[in-house]
Amino acid sequence: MIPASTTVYVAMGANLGEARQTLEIAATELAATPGIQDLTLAHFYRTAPVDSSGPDYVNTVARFLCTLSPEALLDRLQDIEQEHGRTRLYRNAPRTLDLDLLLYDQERIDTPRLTVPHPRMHERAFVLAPLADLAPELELAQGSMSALLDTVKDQEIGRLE
Ligand code: A4P
Ligand code: MG
Repeated sequence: MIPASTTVYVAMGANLGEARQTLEIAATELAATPGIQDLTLAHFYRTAPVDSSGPDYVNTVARFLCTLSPEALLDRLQDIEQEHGRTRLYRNAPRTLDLDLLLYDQERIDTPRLTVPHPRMHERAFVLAPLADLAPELELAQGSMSALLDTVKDQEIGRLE
């Protein structure tokens, strides 16, 4: 039996080391994961740290089809973070790689390990801009992509070539 696929969006961010290259490699690793298919990457953006410190971030969003459970997918995201030398010194510390599960189809998940939709995604330009590249018609509980982007237009963000 072919398992039903779920459409998943993952936010990708880095602000230490070769940030863009790290995101490109991590996307390749995600795309090669059994249970993940048809990965598409949004544009890359240079973004000022929000509630965080250190150098500017590079951010993007990946969309793919997935037959992994949300927990199995989180395990895989955390393994890839670890491979890239992620250390968790303190919350929102500068990081070589951060992979956050934004959306798992329409599912709402609230467990000690996982909150989906990601609770802060609707207020962050570094998530909304790449998400809108992939899914401009998407509606979040808090509003449409264009309405939400309008509320974050003061956040410094620039698209990379
Ligand atoms: N967790 C719960 N829900 C999720 C989810 N949907 N996806 C748990 C991923 N993980 C989820 O995460 C801490 C715990 O959250 C995990 O163990 C997991 O079980 P973490 O990645 O270790 O810690 P963190 O990244 O410091 O926290 P978090 O909550 O991911 O931080 P934020 O709020 O996402 O902020 N500014 C710019 N410009 N660009 C950025 O990418 N990123 C952050 C991180 C802050 N400022 C930024 C950026
Ligand atoms: Mg994270």
